[in-house]
Amino acid sequence: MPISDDLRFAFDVQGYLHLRGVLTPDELAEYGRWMDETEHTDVQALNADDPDRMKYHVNRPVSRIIDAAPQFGRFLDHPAVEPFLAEFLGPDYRHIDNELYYTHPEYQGGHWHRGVRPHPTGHVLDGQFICPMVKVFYCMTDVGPDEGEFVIIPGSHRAQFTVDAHDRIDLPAQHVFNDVKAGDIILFNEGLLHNGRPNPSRKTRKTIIVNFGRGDAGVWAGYAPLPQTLDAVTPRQREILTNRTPVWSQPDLLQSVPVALRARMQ
Ligand SMILES: O=C(O)CCC(=O)C(=O)O
Repeated sequence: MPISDDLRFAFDVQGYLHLRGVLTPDELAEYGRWMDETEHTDVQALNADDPDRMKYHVNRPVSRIIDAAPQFGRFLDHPAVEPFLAEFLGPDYRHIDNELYYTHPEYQGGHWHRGVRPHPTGHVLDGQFICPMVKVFYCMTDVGPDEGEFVIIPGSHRAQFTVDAHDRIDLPAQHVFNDVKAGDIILFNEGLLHNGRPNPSRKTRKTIIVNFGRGDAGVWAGYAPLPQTLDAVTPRQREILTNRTPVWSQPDLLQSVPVALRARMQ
């Protein structure tokens, strides 16, 4: 189903969407059980075939959650998200990495970063999105003020200037996600500057994170799925998990868009 003009406009100008109340109570209960069952995964054992790849993993608590529990493949093509990914990345979008990601009490906060370079077009050309990377947060807990919120700089996917973000919690023009309910979904262009804030509360923020790219995107180093995972998921999920390019590299935007559009970007 095509996405609405309003949401397309909002994603273009802001670089993100906050979709509220998407996951049903039944879904939240089911996914909560999956998380409870999987959050204590022995990540050393999960990576025993290639311990070297753990240097790429956060494991707070489990990186490569789809390998740990292939039912998390659900979040590769969740029906509420797939139309957005098809619009922003193309219908042949691919997986880049995936995490079960908890922000615990006393977390000191992360570092401002982005996964891909900003572009003056905001990764849109001739009415067509050409985003190299879009990340999806399935929010599994309510998050209010001072509860280790996620934070972004709206519009920074087309930023023309840099800002010193080193060791800073707050940046100008930021948007703090401090009104999140469990079941909300946040999608954002990885060209946005983003971060996780310190968590002085007694609550853990829990997120299922899946990162996606265009048809020619490789996985983030250390996130290639196991052969047994590819056997366990659905054919559509297997397609999304099967990357033609082995490892992610910053794309040459001119190569990742249809030939007819390339001349317009030079
Ligand atoms: O949710 C957070 O605290 C930050 C996550 C993040 O920066 C990322 O997934 O790139």
